[in-house]
Amino acid sequence: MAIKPEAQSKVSLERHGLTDEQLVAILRTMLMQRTLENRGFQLNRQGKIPFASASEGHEAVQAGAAMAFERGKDILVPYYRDLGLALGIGLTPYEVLLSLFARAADHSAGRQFPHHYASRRLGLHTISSIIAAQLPHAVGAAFALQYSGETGRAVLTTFGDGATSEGEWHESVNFAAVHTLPIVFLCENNEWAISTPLSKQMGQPDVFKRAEGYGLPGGVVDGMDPIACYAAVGAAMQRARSGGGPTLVEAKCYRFLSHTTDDDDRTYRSPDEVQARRKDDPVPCFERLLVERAVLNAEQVEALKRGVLEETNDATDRAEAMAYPDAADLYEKVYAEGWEPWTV
Ligand SMILES: Cc1ncc(C[n+]2csc(CCOP(=O)(O)OP(=O)(O)O)c2C)c(N)n1
Ligand SMILES: [Mg+2]
Repeated sequence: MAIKPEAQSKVSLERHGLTDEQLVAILRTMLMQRTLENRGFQLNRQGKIPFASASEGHEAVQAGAAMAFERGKDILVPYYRDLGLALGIGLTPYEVLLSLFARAADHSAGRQFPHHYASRRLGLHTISSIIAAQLPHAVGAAFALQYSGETGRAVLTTFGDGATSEGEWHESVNFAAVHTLPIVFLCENNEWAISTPLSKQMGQPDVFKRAEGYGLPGGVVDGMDPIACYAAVGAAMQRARSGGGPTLVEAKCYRFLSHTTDDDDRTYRSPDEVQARRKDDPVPCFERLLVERAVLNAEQVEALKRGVLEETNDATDRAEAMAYPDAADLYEKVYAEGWEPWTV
């Protein structure tokens, strides 16, 4: 297996089979995630949207994992911090902004929480804010694949370090191990669960050791290195698709911003602590790496950034111009059939 039970080295250009185009696509996803996330915070501060999530520091793990996801085959059951994963498997910035603006054209007609996307087209399961609630669903989807004899497909599900303290996490990991399910559990360990540090969550720092107790192989990967994350998640997905069973991949990353636009992290951690971790910021690190290794030159990086900003601006304007849902449609897209099913 490609992952080892200790953190891997810093960003290198061990390609793991990735072409230049794929490396640039990974960087573009990371830049888009950061730009869109920044847009969410700007729109919130302008009073145009009520809420946005923060995922700065998670770009590498998400863009790398998305590259290991096979579109049209695999199923993604993510959590609320997975903007980059959703973009990486094909969700458009416009769809993200429709969610943030809660417009009628949004997949849920503006009913879901902001940043809680879903797409049948992409195999993207809808997101729950309830910590760990997605995991029994993910395991159920993996069980369904196995039960119906669909080989060559797997489920990728994600969660934070805090989620591993929930009962659903333990039940899901155990069930997956018992039934040798085609699933990968990807933990985005950012050391915080809102204001609760990892040291107050667990008696030791490694989530993968919790899974080992249930018989799941796994290990740690440097969550600031997108190529290492691609390799680790890719190997685990391949194992799942070919009947080898579940794996837990723990990506060590860091949350640079407050939990959401509703949180102020200065109340529970020092700005100095956060600043010290910025040296590992995966976006400038990966950008630098691709320039140093001549995959891109400085002008090409600038053109990539310009393109990302233009697409974000265009998507913002188009989504903002869309209509709000009609109050009369309140119960649409809530139940599969009919209105007010409790009356029948
Ligand atoms: C069952 C449940 N309990 C509490 C919350 C409030 N809550 C929202 S996010 C969060 C922290 C989760 O931390 P973690 O799993 O590490 O993910 P992160 O947000 O750090 O990515 C909490 C406690 C919730 N949404 N659901
Ligand atoms: Mg966390």
